Formats: sequence, structure tokens, C-alpha cells
Amino acid sequence: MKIGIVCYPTYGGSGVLATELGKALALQGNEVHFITYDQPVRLNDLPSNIYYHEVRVSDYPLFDYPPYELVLTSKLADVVKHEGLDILHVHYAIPHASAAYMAKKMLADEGIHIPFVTTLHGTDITLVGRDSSFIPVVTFAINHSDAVTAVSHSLKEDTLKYFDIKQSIDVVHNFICSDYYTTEVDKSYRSTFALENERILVHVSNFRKVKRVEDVIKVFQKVREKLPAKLLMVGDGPERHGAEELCRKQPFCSDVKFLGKSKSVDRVLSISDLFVLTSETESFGLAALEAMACGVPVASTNTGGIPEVNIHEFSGLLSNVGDIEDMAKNAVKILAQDSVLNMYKQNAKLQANKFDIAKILPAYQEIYDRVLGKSIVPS
Ligand code: GMT
Repeated sequence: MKIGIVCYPTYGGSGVLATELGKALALQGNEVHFITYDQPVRLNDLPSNIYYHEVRVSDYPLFDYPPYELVLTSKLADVVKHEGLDILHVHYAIPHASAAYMAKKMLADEGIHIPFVTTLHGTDITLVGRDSSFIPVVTFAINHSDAVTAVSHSLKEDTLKYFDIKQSIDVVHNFICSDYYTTEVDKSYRSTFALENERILVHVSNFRKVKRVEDVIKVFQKVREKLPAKLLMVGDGPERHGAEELCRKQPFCSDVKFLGKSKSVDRVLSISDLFVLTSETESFGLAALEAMACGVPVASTNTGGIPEVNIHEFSGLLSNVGDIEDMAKNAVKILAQDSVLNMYKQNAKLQANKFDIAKILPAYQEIYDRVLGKSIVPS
């Protein structure tokens, strides 16, 4: 099958997921074409069966706003036609689903049929998409997709709540490639951050407001009062400066390291003892799943799709959004004793295995077959 994948190529979970999906589909012998404005971060090289088409918007003085969606639409039509694609899979509704719809209509004029699958990732529904200026186009694009998937039951419910949806939505949870993540601790790398008797807490995100990164610092402050620990903050974004400022005012400032963006978060995760996720809303929490795949338990909020990923009192502990006291108490509960921590670490890995790509990929393949009108052979 020839599949076109459209995604945001940046550090966000939707781009990571789309890239890993494309790589896995290519390994199975499909021809995969990524169509984005930059090379996706997890697509370091171009393995066999993978092609990358860059969407470049020319800078013309008339355009106060670069018309990215139109250029993407033209590129989609061009790639579908000349590469003979069978299907498009667009990740994130805005503007990818509407661009795919427009490309589909343009190609229909030439007698080319190209179905498209839209995967909803979260902020396209819960934050950005709910902005009233986007509601009509998001509703239309979802209703006119050939198939729609959501990365959690919670996101599906939110979509049905906020939009007038006439289309059925399949829930296909996000996945990880378990083999890629190690639970082996690189002791020499660990020793560059912490002493042996210190626990390492870690947070990975794009430091947007929704992540409540200052809560991570506040939780760490309380944990630090109870046991020796270090905090690693991985990623970058608008709230990083505020979080660093908050840290600089504290006596424990030198125990917190802001590492910035990393292409190999697994390296940092594998030396960590606890992942802290303080988000206001989270449709899934792919970063937490990646931590669990490295055997790192999660102290998180209980919002959105997180409870579908992080199981309370198994792979970690959950608290209400903003309840710093409870999150710190939970963190200490997990970290204080080696025996408890080791139990949570093992459970985190077991829980992550449930989201292994081998279990999730067939769901996407069935959806592609359904959309292409192919019969599904029962297994
Ligand atoms: O979390 C973000 O701000 C990035 C965003 C994205 O579009 O990449 O993440 C969303 O999609 C991820 C992959 O499906 C999910 O794991 C995240 O939970 C979701 N973020 C939110 O819902 C806030």
C-alpha cells in the first residue's frame, strides 16, 4: 500500500506518533510518504520505503499570513497523483484534515479517488479546536473524513461533546515500540546528575501552559523536603523561562537541571525513577508512556486520557489537577523505599507493554482496509 502521512514535524506527541507509525508501516513493506513543512524529529534518516516531501510556503509581501494550508493542499494533490498514493493519514485536525478534504475534491475532478483517515490527538479538539473560530471547519473536516480515530476514549468523548459529529470515531490508543526502550540504567550517565542515594524525578514536555510545569517544581520542592532527589526538566517552550525563574528563587535550585530539547529522551528516562506529569488536560500522555516503557513509574494528574495509560496504584499514582500536596505525597510514596519503587518500576514496564506497536498497528491497518473497501480476513 502507498500511504501519505501528514503531521506536525515538531517535538509534540502527535508528530512522534505519526512518525513511528510511518516507520512501522514502511517496515511492513508499505511505501510511506511524509508530507510536512520540516523533516519530522524522529525521522533522522530515510529508511527503506520512506519518502519525505517538504511543504514550502513562499514569502510574498501580500501575504500577512503565509497560506500554509493551500500549499499543503497543492502538495497533497501533487504527491497523491504522481506517487500514486492509495490513502492519506492526517494527524491533527487543524489544518491537515481540511487540507486533505480539499485535495481529495481537487483530485476527484481528475477521476482520482483518495480517501483520508484523520487521527485526533488532543489539543486539536480540547484546546485549539474548541476556539469558536475553528469549530465550523473542524466539525466539517471530521464529518467528511473517510475514517476518524481518537487516541483515547476520553478524547472521543470530548470530540462528541464539543462538536456536532455525524461520523463514527474509532479509538486507537497511542503506542510505543517497546524494543526501542531500555530499562538498563547507564550508571556513568546517571552519576553526572545524581548521587547513588538520590532519586531522579523527570519531566518531559513542550512547556506549554497546559503542562503546568511550575507545578512540577512545586512538587519537587515538597519531595526534596522528604528525601534526597534531583529533578531533570526535558524540553522547551513558552513556560520554561517562568519555571526557571521560579527555581532560581529556591535554595534547591542546583538540584534542578533544565536540559532543553532532546532527540533521545529515552536516554534521560532510563536513568530516572519517577516521571511527573502535572497537565491541566492531556488526551493521552505519550511522554508518560515512553517513561513507563523505560520502567519509570508516573505521578500524574487524573485528567483526560491519562487514567487510560497510567493505572492508579499499579504503574503510578494519580491526583487532581493542581493538587501539589497530593502529587508530592504520591511521589514520596513511590520513591521512599527501594522495594516499593522496584514494584512500581516493574508494573510501569508491564503497563507500557500493553501499548506495544505490535498490538496497536493492526487497528490502523484494519481501518485502512475498511476505507479502501478491502475485505478483512479474520485472524
Ligand atoms: O501535548 C501537546 O501540547 C502536544 C500535542 C500534540 O499534538 O503533539 O499532544 C497531544 O497529542 C499526543 C499524541 O497523541 C498526546 O499524547 C497528548 O496527550 C496530547 N496533548 C494534549 O492533549 C494536551
